[in-house]
Amino acid sequence: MSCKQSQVLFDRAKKCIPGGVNSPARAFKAVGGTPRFISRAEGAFLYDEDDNRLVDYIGSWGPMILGHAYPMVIKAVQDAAGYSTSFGAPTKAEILMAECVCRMVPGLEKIRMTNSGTEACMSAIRVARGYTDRDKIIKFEGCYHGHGDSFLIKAGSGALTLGHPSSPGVTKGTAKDTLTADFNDLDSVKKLFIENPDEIAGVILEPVAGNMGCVPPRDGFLEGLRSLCDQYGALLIFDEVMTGFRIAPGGAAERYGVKPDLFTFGKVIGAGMPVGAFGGSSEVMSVVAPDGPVYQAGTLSGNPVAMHAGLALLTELEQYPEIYDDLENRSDQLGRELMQVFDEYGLTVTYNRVGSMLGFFFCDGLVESFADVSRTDTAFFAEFFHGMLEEGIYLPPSAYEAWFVSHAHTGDVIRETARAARSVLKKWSSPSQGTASAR
Ligand code: KE4
Repeated sequence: MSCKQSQVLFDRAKKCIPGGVNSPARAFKAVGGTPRFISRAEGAFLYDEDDNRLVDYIGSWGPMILGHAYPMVIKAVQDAAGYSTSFGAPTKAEILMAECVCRMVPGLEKIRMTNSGTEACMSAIRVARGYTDRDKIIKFEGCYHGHGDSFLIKAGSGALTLGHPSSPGVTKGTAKDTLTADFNDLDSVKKLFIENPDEIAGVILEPVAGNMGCVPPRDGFLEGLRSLCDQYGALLIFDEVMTGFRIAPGGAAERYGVKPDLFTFGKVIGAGMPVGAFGGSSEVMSVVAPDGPVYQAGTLSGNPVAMHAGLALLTELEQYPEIYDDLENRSDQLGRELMQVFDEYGLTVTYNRVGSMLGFFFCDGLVESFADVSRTDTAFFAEFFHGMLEEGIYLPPSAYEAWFVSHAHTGDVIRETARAARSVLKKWSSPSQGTASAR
């Protein structure tokens, strides 16, 4: 499969953009090779600048839950843009969006729009600190909440992929207020509360970790965090940037029946436009300016074009909840068919899935923590990634990212993916191709 045009563009991009990308996760650093420069996309497919058709399991890292170029979203953007692209003044669309999200998410009463998930998470911990008058937060190793200074401590996603989970540039003063616990380990959280009495403003987590691969919460973990936060007077913050509107219409709060004090959103809420949001009860959100003293702002927050895009997508998800049954079934089919192929070739693979986010780890045993994730064979993943890319299947270019299935991934697309995996492993097991050890 030629990637000549992508190579030319990548060389050109690196002259004027750090690493040739506007976000490190796109740079193929973990898997090597040339990032594919995409010219267009439709449904489950991307088309790169060499006109290769690729089955897409990234979906813009989550937003494309109904597939790329979903007609209602495109029409909403086209119609809205015709009335100008921003006003810097309140609009009706922002009310419709806020009302829609508050209907869909249990326990959510007030919400403020931002322009990214990072902004949403930064704002949420500021609200927690302002509401509790405490400084420290607890996050979990391997979880990613964007590139805000407080979060680049043992972070996941691109920070983990690039080997800088704790980034230079974050001051010691900031880092001291970020405590890290172990995902799925309530004792590690309780220990921090005991060691930092009356100092912890909030506990922030991905209720289903998706930035160290897909790692679901163990039974009782979320409920345990809810109890600990209640016991020690801290706010529980669900970072639902990835899980929101993805694993259920009401995200993890609906799926697991645990209500946090604060939520953050991104990705699906904007349907691919730059949108994030944070929210919670009216009581907690009463501290947010201009009602309260916790300042938070944004020139393009609630941008009208982005609001219409997100609203078009959320309206579909709200009106047709059977979409989630389809997503569940197709994602289950993908997992089963790929695990069958791996088994045929004697590969030791562990697979986690929640709804239409899933992950495969090339290691044995359960993967329920960052320590377990660290056992995955990232070198083998890189080989598998490129083998699948050659077959026209575009996986996330890191072992530490979740895969996303969209409603456009039909049964035929899933079967095409399984056939591609079988073709890759067959080549590796045939003498002419040499053998990547099938572990
Ligand atoms: P953004 O600032 O990238 O919109 O959102 C940050 C964020 C916050 N919380 C969670 C749970 C997230 O997954 C993210 C962003 N996710 C990564 C993909 N794993 C974004 C990809 C990238 O950085 O390019």
